[in-house]
Amino acid sequence: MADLLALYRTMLTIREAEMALARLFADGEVPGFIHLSVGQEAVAAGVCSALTPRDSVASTHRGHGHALAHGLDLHGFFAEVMGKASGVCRGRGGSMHVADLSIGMLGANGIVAAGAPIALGAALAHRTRGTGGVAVAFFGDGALAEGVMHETMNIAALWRLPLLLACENNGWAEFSRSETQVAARLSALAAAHGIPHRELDGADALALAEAAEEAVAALRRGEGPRVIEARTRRWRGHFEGDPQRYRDPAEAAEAAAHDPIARARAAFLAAGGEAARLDAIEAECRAAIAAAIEAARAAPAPRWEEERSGAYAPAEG
Ligand SMILES: Cc1ncc(C[n+]2csc(CCOP(=O)(O)OP(=O)(O)O)c2C)c(N)n1
Ligand SMILES: [Mg+2]
Repeated sequence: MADLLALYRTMLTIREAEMALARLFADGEVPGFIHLSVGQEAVAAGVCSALTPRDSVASTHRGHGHALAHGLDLHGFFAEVMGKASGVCRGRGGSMHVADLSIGMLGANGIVAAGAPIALGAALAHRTRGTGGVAVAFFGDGALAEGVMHETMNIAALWRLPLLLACENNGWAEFSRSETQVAARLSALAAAHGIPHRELDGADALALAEAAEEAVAALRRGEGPRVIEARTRRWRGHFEGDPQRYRDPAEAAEAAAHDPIARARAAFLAAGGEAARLDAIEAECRAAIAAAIEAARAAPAPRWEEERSGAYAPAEG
């Protein structure tokens, strides 16, 4: 019960934060592009529930949920995505570069599949330094068309590194069905590398959390990499503003029937939980997000004069 409520809170935080971002983006308060994970929240919430801040997470262009689920502070998050100096990366990164190394959030990443080798390196560092930590690489089904995904699987398997490969398989890679771009199934690729693979319903947060817990425990025991493949649905366009002419509108209606948040809510109520507790969590999430947005609005923009600070290490001597 407690776990389900924690997952509910994380998923709701992601949903409410992203829907707020959609409005802010439409109003011109968010620079650049944003890609929302609405409908896919259970994957971030479930997988990250098995982690601690000593563990590392590398993400994708659709990375808000991963950052928030791994514990990124809401104030630092909104200010960053809104390009303000109080952002977690001082407003220099924005949506696709949200990172906070203090909690092992290695960053969202605009380059498809680029998070995988970064997480692989983190897994190697955890092993070499004996931290006991693990690394997670979130990636989409479209990333399987990138060579570096295959190289990552190879080294992770060969060196038995503590790397969890967490695939969000939403069937789409930008504006194309991913099956038109990727010949192999992830299960077959994992098998070819001798990596245990589990496929799960991407709307079932509890099942994902249990699978992640089991996988992370195996990683901590030094048993080598694991793959979790979540079948999920992308509710919105590839990016905000995407007119989605390539997609049958009926698909959106079908996707909405697989709402991970509604599912968690129903499971909690069916187990005898009180609706008032869920409503209280919703009110808390909304209030926290509203406060973070107000603070970000009031925060100054980054100063151009300081643009180089943080880009280069100070010269020695
Ligand atoms: C190396 C590289 N190639 C192409 C792109 C353009 N691009 C951005 S997202 C995307 C598709 C990603 O699909 P997937 O990995 O399934 O993630 P999803 O958007 O479905 O979450 C592509 C091809 C890119 N950002 N990086
Ligand atoms: Mg995809």
